[in-house]
Parts: sequence; C-alpha cells; structure tokens
Amino acid sequence: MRTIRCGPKNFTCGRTGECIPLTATCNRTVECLDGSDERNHYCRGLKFCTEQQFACGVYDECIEETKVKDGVKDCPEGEDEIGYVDNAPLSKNTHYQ
Ligand SMILES: [Ca+2]
Ligand SMILES: [Ca+2]
Repeated sequence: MRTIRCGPKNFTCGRTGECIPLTATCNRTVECLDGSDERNHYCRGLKFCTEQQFACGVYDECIEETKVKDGVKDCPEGEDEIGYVDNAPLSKNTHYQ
C-alpha cells in the first residue's frame, strides 16, 4: 500500500514515492524515477482517454473500446490489436507476441 503524502495536487510516484505536480503526469516526459507518471494504465482514463476508450501505446491517441481487437489497426502502432487473434495465426509479422 502506498503512502499518500504528496497532497491532492500532486502525484505520488509509484515505487519511488517522489511527488510531482499532477500537471506533470501524462505529459510524455518521465518525471518519476520509475516512470509511473507516464504509465499507460495510469494515464488511461485520466486525462486523455475516457473509460470507454482505449489509449494507444503512449496515449498518443484514444480510440473507442469497440475498435479494440476488431482486426483493424486504429492505433498508430497497432497497439489496439495486440492479442487479436484472427483466423490465420502465424501469418502476421508482429513482434508483440
Ligand atoms: Ca511526466
Ligand atoms: Ca482496432
């Protein structure tokens, strides 16, 4: 359990526990030593994407959840299709699996 000590206007870095301003989170610059201020699972749904949206890779883009794993790459890097299994396994040249 992490200790909340940074106050409401600050973000507490996950493991390292530094305090950084909330405005410094999800700004594509890593402030936390462990990078927790830029983690996708943290940034997702917080600033850039709603809970109904999927945050591509480094949250550059939000796409609707319905577009995730639909066989069409909507994210710039196709992150939304990670784990998508079509009917022709091994046919894709992907490095994600
Ligand atoms: Ca940051
Ligand atoms: Ca898609």
